[in-house]
Amino acid sequence: MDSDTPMDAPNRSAPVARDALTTETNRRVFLRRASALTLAIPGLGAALTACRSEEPAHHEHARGGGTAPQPAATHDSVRVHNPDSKLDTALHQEGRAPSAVAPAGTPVAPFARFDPALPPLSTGRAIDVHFHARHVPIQISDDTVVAGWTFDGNIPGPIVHCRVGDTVHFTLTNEMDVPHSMDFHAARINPKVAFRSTAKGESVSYDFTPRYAGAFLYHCGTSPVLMHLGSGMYGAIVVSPREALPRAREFVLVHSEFYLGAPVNGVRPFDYGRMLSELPDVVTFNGRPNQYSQEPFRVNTGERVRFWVVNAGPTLSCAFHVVGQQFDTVYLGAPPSSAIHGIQTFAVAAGGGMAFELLADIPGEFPFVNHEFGHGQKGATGFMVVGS
Ligand SMILES: [Cu+2]
Repeated sequence: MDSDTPMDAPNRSAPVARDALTTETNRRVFLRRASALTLAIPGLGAALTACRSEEPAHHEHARGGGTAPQPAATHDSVRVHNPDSKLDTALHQEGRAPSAVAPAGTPVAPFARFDPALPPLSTGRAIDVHFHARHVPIQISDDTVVAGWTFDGNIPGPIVHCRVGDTVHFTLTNEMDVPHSMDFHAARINPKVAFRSTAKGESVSYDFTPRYAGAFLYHCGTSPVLMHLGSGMYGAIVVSPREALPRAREFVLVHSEFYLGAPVNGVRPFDYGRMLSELPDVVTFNGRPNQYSQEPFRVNTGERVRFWVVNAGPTLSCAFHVVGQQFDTVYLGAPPSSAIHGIQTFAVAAGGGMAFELLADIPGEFPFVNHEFGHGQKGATGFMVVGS
């Protein structure tokens, strides 16, 4: 066995808002909701209070075309502060460590392998993407159920695929008590408006047109971002270039860390304190530890394989490597730009994404790993089987 092969990698059984009155009214509604939420999630009140004066004074859809959305009430837009400030450190200052506990009685989503295949492109030049923020306990392995904060009930959220120049019509509807938002890294847009938080039962909408090809992260940007992102609110959008890349089998891998607390009624909450500690319990490709060791990718001998790797983090990098293979092409810029060749390992930063290509011309079983093995060993390992 190759010396790079993880000691236990082949373990196929491994578990795991316009006037002041209106503004004030909406603030009160928001505060009432926030107050109830604080009861549910100790410590979160501080962060919500910090967000209070910045909450948009309305929640109408702010659909706009092209580069920036136009709020329905333009006077409101100048009052919109960023409710998603990544500089909000209220929780840090108080030293509190809230955790997300699933509401009692919430059905558990049983284990299901996350399909890594890149979804086909639509035939049109525009796509509609409508996500719902939902609290869903998810079984990620034989012995672990996590209290997921999700987009559409899964971790990661659905894979989105479009081309450079397509228009993405996006809507987020929030079904949770906690405010949420959406930050698409494939978008160039005013984040104060587009990426603002939306309250329970309400929606936020915006349009964007990706300029560059690549594998991009999307994630909830509501403060504290670490907690929202770290609790499962992320996914990948793959933007293909207008000109076709070489024909290939295309897979999407979203790398992420899980920081978990002790089980509550059999469900492990995401633990904010542990996220701050940067010592993950589980590290995954597509939200389940070792899932592609249990059920590998299968490709034909001679096929070109393209991995679109997005690193959700929330904190650590992913040193992507395929044991026994070399990437003939890694795109440093937007594919097909800035290709480099003959690469063994390349780190994808948290919040980044890249495309890796290889020619699967040698039959065998090839582990793909996060070569930072202290993290790969926690579940960021899978297998690509070449040939029958
Ligand atoms: Cu969120």
